[in-house]
Amino acid sequence: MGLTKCCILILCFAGVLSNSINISNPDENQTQPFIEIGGKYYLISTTSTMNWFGAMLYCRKYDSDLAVIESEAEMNTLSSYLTTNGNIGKQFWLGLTDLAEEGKFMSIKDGRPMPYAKWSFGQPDNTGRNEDCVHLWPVNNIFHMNDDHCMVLHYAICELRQPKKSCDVCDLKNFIEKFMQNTNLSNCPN
Ligand SMILES: [Ca+2]
Ligand SMILES: [Ca+2]
Repeated sequence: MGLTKCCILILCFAGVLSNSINISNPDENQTQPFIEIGGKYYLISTTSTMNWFGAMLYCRKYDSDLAVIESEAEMNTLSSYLTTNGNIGKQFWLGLTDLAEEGKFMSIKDGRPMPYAKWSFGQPDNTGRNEDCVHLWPVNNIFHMNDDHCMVLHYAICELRQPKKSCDVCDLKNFIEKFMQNTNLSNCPN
């Protein structure tokens, strides 16, 4: 077998094994790899931290939304991926918020109630009556969920959008859009 043919075969095989899709952001001419973990494609962004709204906009640029974990299996798969890929000290925004109604956490993806929760002990506690956005944080090296102040800076986990369904549950998205228009988001405490 010729060297070129061999290299092509190896490259093809590597492509299949890694199961990633590159999505480009036309505004900034950047491409990011979405990695398949447990049947969904995620972009785990660890280059810079953002507040929750910034993280939401970041995902949107790559045709995705902040991730919403839908089952214990998904939580375990994603959590073990993060743990084994050097992310144990990091915290990540998810696409869940109770901004619309205190205590009722909703998925930003489809406006439905939070489908699955793995709160860490004592959470959600709405500290300072001002914690409305959900993130993943490691407790004893295992990722759990916590409600946090939306302006705190964390990394983002985006998930690639599934094929479009009719948008009959967009109330929460519309609410967040209005909230963002009327809020000064540049004031981001660290
Ligand atoms: Ca809250
Ligand atoms: Ca909390």
